[in-house]
Amino acid sequence: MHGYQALIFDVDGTLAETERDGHRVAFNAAFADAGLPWHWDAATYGELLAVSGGKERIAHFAARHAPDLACRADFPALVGRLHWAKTACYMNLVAAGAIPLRPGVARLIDEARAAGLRLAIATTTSPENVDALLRANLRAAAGAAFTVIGAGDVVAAKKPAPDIYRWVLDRLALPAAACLAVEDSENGLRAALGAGLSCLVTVGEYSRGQDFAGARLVVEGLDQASLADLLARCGNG
Ligand code: XBP
Ligand code: MG
Repeated sequence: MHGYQALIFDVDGTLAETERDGHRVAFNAAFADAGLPWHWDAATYGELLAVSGGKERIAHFAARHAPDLACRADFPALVGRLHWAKTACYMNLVAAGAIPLRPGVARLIDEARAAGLRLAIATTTSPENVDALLRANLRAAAGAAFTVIGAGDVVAAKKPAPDIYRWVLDRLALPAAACLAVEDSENGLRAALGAGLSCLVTVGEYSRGQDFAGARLVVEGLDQASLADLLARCGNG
């Protein structure tokens, strides 16, 4: 008996490997369109992922590499324009089929629905991106199975702060002990643990080698076991 009533999924790195070929490409396109000489290669982007949130990531990079620009009064507006252009580009990439779900994810969602578990999302990325990813990769009914979607700026403090998980738990009207978070990163794990949740970690291409101490279970991917098996191994009593 696993005792869970809901699964709360992270998106980037967990449902899909979105970062290197999705978000990163979109950031670079937005920078080029704006005439900025910035280009984030795959390794640099991996380091920048320590800062969660796209606007926050741009501001962090600019503060170090373009401090004169970053201290201008109109810099926050520029960040907003860059981020909107990046989001539009990312949504186009996803709609064109560039970002599939990670192996096993669609099956786990089906198994969870069949088992009567509720499904939710707690992510740092923007809600438009979540919608685009679910539309592109899941049948309408499966996409609609996520009854609570906590995304982007609905909370001020992004992961590793626990706020997005608290926001989702509040709307699920469930205690943390009834829910299992599914994450790919140390920042995400910290956020889940901070909200009192148990967490299953599926290691991703950018999170290999991170510290997953405190996770209930760490797996390479979600395609190696059934939901029943994973929940039994993550059991909360
Ligand atoms: C995801 C993020 C996001 C994406 C980009 O982290 O940090 O910022 O990289 O999305 P997590 P936005 O998987 O821990 O939620 O540009 O929309 O922020
Ligand atoms: Mg993630």
